[in-house]
Amino acid sequence: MQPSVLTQALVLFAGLASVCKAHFVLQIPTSLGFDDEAEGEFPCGGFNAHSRNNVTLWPVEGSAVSVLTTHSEATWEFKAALLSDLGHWVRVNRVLSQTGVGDFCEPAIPVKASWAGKRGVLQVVQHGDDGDLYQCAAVKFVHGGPASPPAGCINDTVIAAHWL
Ligand SMILES: *[C@@H]1O[C@H](CO)[C@@H](O)[C@H](O)[C@H]1NC(C)=O
Ligand SMILES: *[C@@H]1O[C@H](CO)[C@@H](O)[C@H](O)[C@H]1NC(C)=O
Ligand SMILES: [Cu+2]
Repeated sequence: MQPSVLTQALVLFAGLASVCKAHFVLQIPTSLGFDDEAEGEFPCGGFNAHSRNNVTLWPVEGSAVSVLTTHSEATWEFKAALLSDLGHWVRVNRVLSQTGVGDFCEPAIPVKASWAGKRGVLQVVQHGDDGDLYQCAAVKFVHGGPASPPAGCINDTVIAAHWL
């Protein structure tokens, strides 16, 4: 039996509702973790900013940030803090205004050159329909860059963005 149009519409609606609930996921670099319910908690969406289970080397002249976003429009901030000073989150780039749902990657987000050699935490903040949402990654800043973007660093065709 064919599902009715109404059933199909309900299934589609339920699918969209659950996607919307996913907020956004930090795909690159490896995040400290994703918890849908806690994503609004500063500074790392419910995860301990000190945890060092998976540390990504971060050339100070730039490395890739990839997210999966489920909000049709948002502004983004890229921040970082030194592990020795986690109360002090510094914005490392301009604010980005972005539209479209899907994979979104900025290939080279730089940080202060003087941070080379230091351990830190990258914080990605999404300001959207659901308020402020946070994801973090443990990083070690190193000299050089920008790093060549990994294969997973892509933009879905519907994604558009500009720096403010
Ligand atoms: C650490 O990150 C690498 C690169 O993203 C990934 O392949 C690996 O599974 C991660 N390990 C853990 C324990 O999350
Ligand atoms: C994705 O789009 C943004 C905004 O136009 C752009 O800055 C970035 O370089 C694009 N990423 C890739 C992997 O092309
Ligand atoms: Cu959401």
